[in-house]
Parts: sequence; structure tokens; C-alpha cells
Amino acid sequence: MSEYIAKLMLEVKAKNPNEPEFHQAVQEIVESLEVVLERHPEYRSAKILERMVEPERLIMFRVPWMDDQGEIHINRGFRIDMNSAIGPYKGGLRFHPSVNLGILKFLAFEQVLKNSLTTLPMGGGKGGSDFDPKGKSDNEVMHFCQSFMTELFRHIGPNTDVPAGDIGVGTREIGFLFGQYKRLKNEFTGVLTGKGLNWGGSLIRPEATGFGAVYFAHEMLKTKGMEIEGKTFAVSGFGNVAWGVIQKINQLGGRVVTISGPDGFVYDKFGVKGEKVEFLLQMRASANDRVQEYADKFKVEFYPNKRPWSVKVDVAMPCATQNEIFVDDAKELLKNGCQCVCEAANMPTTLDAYKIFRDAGILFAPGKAANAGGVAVSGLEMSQNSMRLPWPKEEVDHRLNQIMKQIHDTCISTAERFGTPGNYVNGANIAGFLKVADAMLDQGLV
Ligand code: NDP
Ligand code: 2IT
Repeated sequence: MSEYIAKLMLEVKAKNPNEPEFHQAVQEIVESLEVVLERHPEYRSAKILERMVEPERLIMFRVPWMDDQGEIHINRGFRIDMNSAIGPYKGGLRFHPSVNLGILKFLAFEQVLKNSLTTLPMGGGKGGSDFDPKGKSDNEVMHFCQSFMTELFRHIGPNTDVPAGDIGVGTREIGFLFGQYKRLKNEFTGVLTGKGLNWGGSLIRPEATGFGAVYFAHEMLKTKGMEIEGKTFAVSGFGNVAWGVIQKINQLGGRVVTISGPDGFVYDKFGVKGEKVEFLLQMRASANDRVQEYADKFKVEFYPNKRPWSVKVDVAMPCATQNEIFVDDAKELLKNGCQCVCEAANMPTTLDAYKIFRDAGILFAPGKAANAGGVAVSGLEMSQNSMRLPWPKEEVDHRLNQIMKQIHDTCISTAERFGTPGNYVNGANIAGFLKVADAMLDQGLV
């Protein structure tokens, strides 16, 4: 069997050269699936995995736009329609200068399994652009979004593909994108999620990824008789996901002692809470991309050019981006007594670092399970749009909590069924895969 996996990986690497993040995501998943393919040769003979690593469709386009000084810029736009076996393509748009095909393929591939875990009928997709929103005026961001949608609109739709936000894409960008879609199609539909509350958005969607990840961490800690109250947390990033995570940890009585940005990390031993959480939003909106301002304002410690994994905490919740916890960070966290790593970002832990946590036997949850609350509430936004009825905050939050519990329990029961009890990575990969694989078998050679 491992020969089969090795051959598959060779093919993936040969067909997708220079896409290390995509190789990494596939490698992690196929390692978990080895036991499934042994027990179920039907997936192997139907070449389900070989089909799943190949996007159903890939759209790449030119995005020309003009800045406030009249200079013309050309960015590259992408949308990856990865898998539609269980529902319309669904997944975020990322605007960041690092965006390329390999990064979006890894995100789209993860999204397929994540969406499968949510219990909702959503396929997987991802898109974005190498556009850098940093330092751009509202007007420039609007012109960029309008140009981006002028091509994308013909490929998406409420029953075809429903994009949302990710890094660099929040309510402002979704608004500009939605406005342009509406003009081009003359249609008011739930074609995007993460919309503003006055125009079809769902309550709790901005908080959902962070809240969901903390609900997941709560369930994990519970399996060991622990709780969030009284625990200290290291958080990375200071964006949308970090903001939601911090609020929910505070509500449940935990203490967040770090945030980070491209310039370094802040150590606030008193806890990131109260007006300091509001300040995060201001720092983000300023697009200055520095967290040192927080340390200066609140007179706490700042460590330039360092990641926040060297401090003593009980739980680590990476919330920034892929590959931000390396082997040395993992060793440092363990040395300092960290008992739980709950990924709120997508693939923030390298494969080697994950194996260090796994071998140490601490609680470790992969992003595709722990951060699924964001897309889950996107799914609930789609339901509300289809019914043309908004749900109250309590209802959405309750459903989110239930979904996160269900994902947690599915990870646990699946890991146990396939011989690695307590391994959330295997549980998430296998459970996510099985639902999609069975749907693909049912639908013939697609
Ligand atoms: P934001 O744009 O709001 O924040 C992203 C944060 O990560 C910022 O602090 C940003 O700093 C930092 N960051 C981004 N790219 C890099 C990089 N290459 N190197 C260092 N730091 C970086 O995005 P979100 O909070 O929405 O997303 C954070 C993570 O959560 C991502 O992995 C995303 O895929 C994941 N996620 C998001 C969901 C959502 O609903 N928004 C749902 C599920 C997962 P800066 O960009 O300024 O460098
Ligand atoms: O990575 C993710 O799950 C997201 N960026 C959210 C996707 C969505 O469609 O809400």
C-alpha cells in the first residue's frame, strides 16, 4: 500500500511542479487514508483519490485596474473548482501578494474535506489574487474588486459556486464584489457569503471561524477533563480569525497572552481583552500591518521578528497563515508545557512539526476540523438566503456550536474506528474523505 501512496505522490509532484503547499496538503491526507484504502479497495479501483487531487476546473484570469494616481496594474485572478460531489463549490477568496496556484490548490483541497465535515451540502473551491490590499485606498480596492468580478461572475452562482472571504477579504471586499455581480447579472442572490447584515449576511459570520475553533478546543480539552477557564493561550495573527478566537476565549474565562504580525509578536501577560480587542480591529483597518503599535499603546512586551511560540502557555491557537509552526516551535511549545494545539488557520503546522506533537501525545486538531465554523456559518447564510429569512444571533450561534461538537465527535469516532484513537488529523481526513468518496462512487465516473 505504501508503494501505491508513494506512486500517487510522485504523480502529484510531477503534474503540479513548484507547488510545495499542495504537495504538503496531499501528503498529510494520503498518509491518513492508507488504512481506508486497505480496507476499501473499491475506492482504489475507482481511482477516487487520483480524481480528488485533480481540480474539476481551474479558472485563471487577468485583472487590470487603475490606482488613484492613474497608473495601471495587472494582477492575476484565480478560482479553483475542486470538487462538487456533495454540493456547489464553496470556499473563500484570498487577496495576498503570496497567492499562487499551489497555495490555492492546497486550500481548495483542504476545503473539500472541511466542507464535508460540516454536515452541510457544500463542495469545495478556493480562489483569490496576488493583489496586495496593504496601503490601498477604499477606491483602489473597489476598482480592483469590480475588475476581478467582471471576469469571475460568469463562473459562479448560488447553485454553482459561492465564494466568501479569507486572508485580505472581509466585509468591505465582499460588498464591492457583490455589488458588481448584481450589476452584471441583474440578480440579487446569495452568490457570496460573508455579506453585510443589511444585504443578506448572517449574524455571527464574522466571528464564526474564531468562535467555532474555540468551541472545538473546548471539546478537546473536555476529553481530558480540562476546561478553557483559567488556561493561557498563545494566538498568532491579528486578523478576523484571531479576533473571533480572542473574544470567545475571554468569554469562557481563558487568557490570551500573545498576538503577532509580520513585524513580530506581542506578549501581554495581563491578557488581550476589553478595549485591547477593539484596538486589534483598528490596527487591522489601518492596514499598517504592524502589531508593535499594540505593545507601544498598552506598554507590554514586543519581540521583533519572532513567532509567538516561545512563551509558556497551555494552549496554542495559530490564526495567521500556513506553515507558521515549525519543528523548533513545536519543541519549544512542548518544553513549556503546552497541552493542546488547535489550528484556527489553514495548515499552520508543518508536517514534521505535527509529527512532534503527535508523538508527544498532546491534543492536536487540524484546521480542516477546528476552523470549519467559518464555512459552516457560510452554509447557514446560504440557507437563510434561500429561505429569505434571517435567523437570530442565538440560533446561528447554537447551530454553530452543535456543528463543531458534531465535527469533534466524528473525528474521535472515526479515528477510533480506523485504529488511531485520539488522532484528530486521521479522524478528520478519513471522515471528510468518506462522505465525498461515496458521493463520487454514487455519481459514476465524474
Ligand atoms: P485576515 O486577513 O483577517 O488576517 C490574516 C492574518 O495573518 C494577519 O495578521 C496577516 O498579516 C497574517 N498573514 C497573512 N499572510 C501572512 C504571511 N504570508 N506571513 C505572515 N503573516 C501572514 O485573514 P483571516 O483571519 O480571515 O485568516 C487567517 C487564517 O484563517 C488563514 O489561514 C485563513 O485561510 C484561515 N481561515 C479563515 C476563515 C475565514 O472565515 N476568514 C475560515 C477558516 C480559515 P498580514 O496579511 O498583514 O501580513
Ligand atoms: O478557509 C475557509 O474555510 C474560509 N476561508 C471560509 C470559506 C467560506 O466559504 O466561508
